[in-house]
Amino acid sequence: MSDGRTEVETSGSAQGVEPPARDASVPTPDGWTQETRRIGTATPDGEVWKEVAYYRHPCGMEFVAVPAGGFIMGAPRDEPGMRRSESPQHEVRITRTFLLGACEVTQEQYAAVTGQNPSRFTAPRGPVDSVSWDDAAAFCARLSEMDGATYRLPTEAEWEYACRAGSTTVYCFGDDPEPLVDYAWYSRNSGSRPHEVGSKLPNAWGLYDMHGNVWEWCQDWYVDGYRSRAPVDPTGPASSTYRAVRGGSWFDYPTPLRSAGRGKDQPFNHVDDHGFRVVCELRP
Ligand SMILES: [Ca+2]
Repeated sequence: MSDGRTEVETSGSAQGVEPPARDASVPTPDGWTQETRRIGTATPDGEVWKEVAYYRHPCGMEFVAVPAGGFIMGAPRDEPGMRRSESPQHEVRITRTFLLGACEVTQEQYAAVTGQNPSRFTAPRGPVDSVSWDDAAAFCARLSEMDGATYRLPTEAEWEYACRAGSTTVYCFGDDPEPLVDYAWYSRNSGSRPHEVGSKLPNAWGLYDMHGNVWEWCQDWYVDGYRSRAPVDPTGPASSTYRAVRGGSWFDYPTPLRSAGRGKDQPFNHVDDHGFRVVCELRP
C-alpha cells in the first residue's frame, strides 16, 4: 500500500522492535501474521489518524477485522443520483465480526491460488479483472480447501457496512464527490484502466478502493430494492438472474461509486471492470 499517508507502526525489524501482540479476539487461521499500521483518512467529521490491525494470509492478501454492529443500508430519497433499487433505507445488524480483504484481490494473488490470470489489464499488483462471479466463488472455495477456514464473497450488507465504515453520507468521506480523486480510481483520474490496489486513501476502517477501481462481486443474488429483506445478517433473495456488484469502477462517473450504489451482472460474465474482495469468516 503506497498512499503516502500510511506508516508502519511496528516492523519487527532489526531494531529489535517486536510486532504488536496478536489480538486474541481475532482468531485467524494458522500461518497468518498481523501488523498494525497508522493510517490517515478523512471522515465526514474531519481528518482522522488511527491504528488499524492488518491480518495477512500466507498468499499475501491482507484483511481487516470488521466489527459486528448496525447501520442504515440504502440511500435516502433525496440523495443525488439515488436509484429506487437502493431503497427503502432500512436498519441492518451484522451480528459477527468478520475479516474483509483490505484491498481487491490482486492478479498475483489470484494467480498464486488458481494458476491463472484472466485480466485484460495485466499488472501483478493490479486488481484481477474479467473474473466472473463463478470464478470468484471458485477462488474462495479453493482458499477454503487450503487451510480449512471459510472464505466467501461479502454479502451486500457486509460490503455496504464496511464501505460506510460508520459514515451515513453519500461517500465514506462525506457528501461532496470532489475528494473522490483522493480515494478512488474512476473516470476522472483512471486513464480508462484500473490501478494498483491500495494506492489511494483508505476509509476509516482501513479498507482501500471500496469506491472505484473495479466493481466487486458480492455473494448475494440481486433483486431491485430492499422490500422484505431480513434485518439481521441479510443474504439477499434465494435466487435470481443476476449477482450483485458494488462500488463502481475506473470506468464510472461518481454516481455509481456511492456507498449505497448497486450494480448487477450475470454470474458467468467476464467483465473488464469487475473484480472482487474476500471475506474470511471468524470462528465463533
Ligand atoms: Ca472497488
